[in-house]
Amino acid sequence: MKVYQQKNARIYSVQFYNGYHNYNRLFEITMEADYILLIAMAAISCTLAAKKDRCDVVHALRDKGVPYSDMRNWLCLVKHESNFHYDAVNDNGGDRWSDYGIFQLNSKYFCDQPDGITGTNCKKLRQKGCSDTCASFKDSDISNDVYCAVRIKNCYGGYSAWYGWVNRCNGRDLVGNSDYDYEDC
Ligand SMILES: [Ca+2]
Repeated sequence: MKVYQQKNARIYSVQFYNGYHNYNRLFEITMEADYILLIAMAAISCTLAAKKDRCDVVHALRDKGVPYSDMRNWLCLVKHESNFHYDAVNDNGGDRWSDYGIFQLNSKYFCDQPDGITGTNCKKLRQKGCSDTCASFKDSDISNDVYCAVRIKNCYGGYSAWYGWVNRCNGRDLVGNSDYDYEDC
């Protein structure tokens, strides 16, 4: 988020970023409220900045033993699932539950579910060591998120559990995109 003060000191132009696009809003306030407004905007900025950067993700993946040869696919997946917002929560509607965190892990299978449901091995990962709370998938510590995401990938034999990867990464030239570079991390 960027804040620009216009010629008229009471008008502020605020540029927000929603993860994909920048957009602007104008605010008119009294001079007395300027200081309060700027503090509030700083707080909002901190909230909106609940993101990891590319190297944070690379390091977290490396800590769980992910080879460099997989990095571009993981970075592309994270880019198109959450755009690196570790606190992202998306309601899928109906009975499809919600997706949590930087890897958008689905609550129907991977968090906050009681033991004992039937299903495929991949969808019982929570009973095999991936049994975290959904809240733990939207906090700033992404190590447990990575642990579960890697188990899901290994169980499925690839990244097909993530539509973001299927639709935006699968079969694409990931080497030519600097968003997925990991060598500088
Ligand atoms: Ca976490």
